[in-house]
Amino acid sequence: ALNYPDRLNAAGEILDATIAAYGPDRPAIRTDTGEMWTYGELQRRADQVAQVLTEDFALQPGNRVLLRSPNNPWAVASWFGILKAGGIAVTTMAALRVRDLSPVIAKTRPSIALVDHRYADDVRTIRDTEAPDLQIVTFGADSGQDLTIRCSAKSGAFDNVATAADDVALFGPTSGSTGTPKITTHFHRDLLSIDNTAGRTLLRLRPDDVVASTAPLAFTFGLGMLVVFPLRAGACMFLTEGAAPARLADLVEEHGVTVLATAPTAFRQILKAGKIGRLSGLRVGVSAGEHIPRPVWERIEHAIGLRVIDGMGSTEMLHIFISAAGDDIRPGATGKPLPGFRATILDPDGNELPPGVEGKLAVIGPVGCRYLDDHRQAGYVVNGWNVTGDTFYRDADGYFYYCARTDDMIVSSGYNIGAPEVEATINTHDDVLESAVVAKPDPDRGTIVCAFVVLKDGIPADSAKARQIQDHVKQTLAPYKYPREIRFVTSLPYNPSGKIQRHVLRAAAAE
Ligand code: 3SK
Repeated sequence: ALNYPDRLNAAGEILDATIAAYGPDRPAIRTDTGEMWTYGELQRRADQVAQVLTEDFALQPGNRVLLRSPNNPWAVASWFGILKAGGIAVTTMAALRVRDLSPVIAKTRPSIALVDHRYADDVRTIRDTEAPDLQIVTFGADSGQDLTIRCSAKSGAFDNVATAADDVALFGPTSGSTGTPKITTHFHRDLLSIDNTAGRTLLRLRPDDVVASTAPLAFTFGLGMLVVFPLRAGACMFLTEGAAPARLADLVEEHGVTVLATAPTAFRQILKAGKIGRLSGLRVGVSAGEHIPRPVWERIEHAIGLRVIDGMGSTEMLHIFISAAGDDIRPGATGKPLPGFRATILDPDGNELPPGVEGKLAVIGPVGCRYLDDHRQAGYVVNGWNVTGDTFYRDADGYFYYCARTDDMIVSSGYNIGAPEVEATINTHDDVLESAVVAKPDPDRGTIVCAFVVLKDGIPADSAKARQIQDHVKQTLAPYKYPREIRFVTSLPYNPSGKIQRHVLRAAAAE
């Protein structure tokens, strides 16, 4: 059991406690633009941000503060400053547009917004039309921004607010892409809990690690991988504001990155760009956001000997809860519940299913789903289990195997077909760059398998190629799984967390 004191400020435990252990002079942040902040500098900036919030804007514990920025040092300092001041950080991705951001602001009602100045216009538009009391404070690498100027006038000495372990520290919006966003709430102790589970038992970071990730800090996967886990270990985060995967591979090599956490699509693109060798200095590779298909996992292991850690997690559960590392990895399986978690497979009526039978993944652990004021809570938490919306089965040894997102299961003529399995097979065709598979309504079969396929450069997209790909699937999988319809496209729609937006493709298929 994980016991925390009643009073606990996560910023103190993640940042200040590490400085107490290792001193202020170690690098905490490096960037691809050559910036370096030591732990001491990060702490001073975070304390100054807390002073600005409390002294200049009268922030009270429990007030909400919107944060909107790509991954850069000021975003990290701002996040710590909010927590130190007892505020609730509402983390939002720079990639969101007014349409996505507006419902988040309406629901979380922040009083202050700390915003990278390059992304302030959307926030101003929302303030001017819907949130007149929102106070916007901009920051940036240059010294002319409001927050930067205000911080320079502060001493940098701040006593963290003595928040309760169960005070909310974070509102994490999720699934803006599928409709109204849901706002997950996480306590100060939850931020330590993910380190005690995923950080310390799975990733086991060391003080000399340099950790990079493509995940935005506003995606809790990125927040854990870049901020919580490295800083609690005395290590260094390496930030880029969105380097494309092939460039990221170069940066990993150039900057001695030892831990890389990204989505399967980035690993795939690094392989396709012929840059997998650039990752050979990695000690740890983590894939999350979507299940990593076995052929991709095997190609990486074969090329550089890296056994990528496949992490099953969710924003609702804050971070990874099923996974495996090193010799515990069983290729094809995601892994086992991390220490502190229990997981099972449920049938549609909520009964536990035996090993080998596919059903809904359900999990219980030290963190859990608490949507802010949302009737969808009842769909996620059922009889105490967090039901993630993924179809899995487990084997007799307790390993869990991913099948599909529950809504990616395609039922065609009574057959259950997992979209990821069909995609992984299409992707092994020599002429295919990537693909995504969805259900398309069909009068005879209920639905049919419809594949959106991106071909490699120079390959003609014609009916002969479509037939070839269909035959390839029929020869590899049970023939009823083959895509009856193939649509060639030039790219697939991804959301900022690296997940394919299947709802966009479903809508296109149904037209
Ligand atoms: O894969 C995910 O969706 C995820 C979300 C948040 C934190 C961690 C993970 C793996």
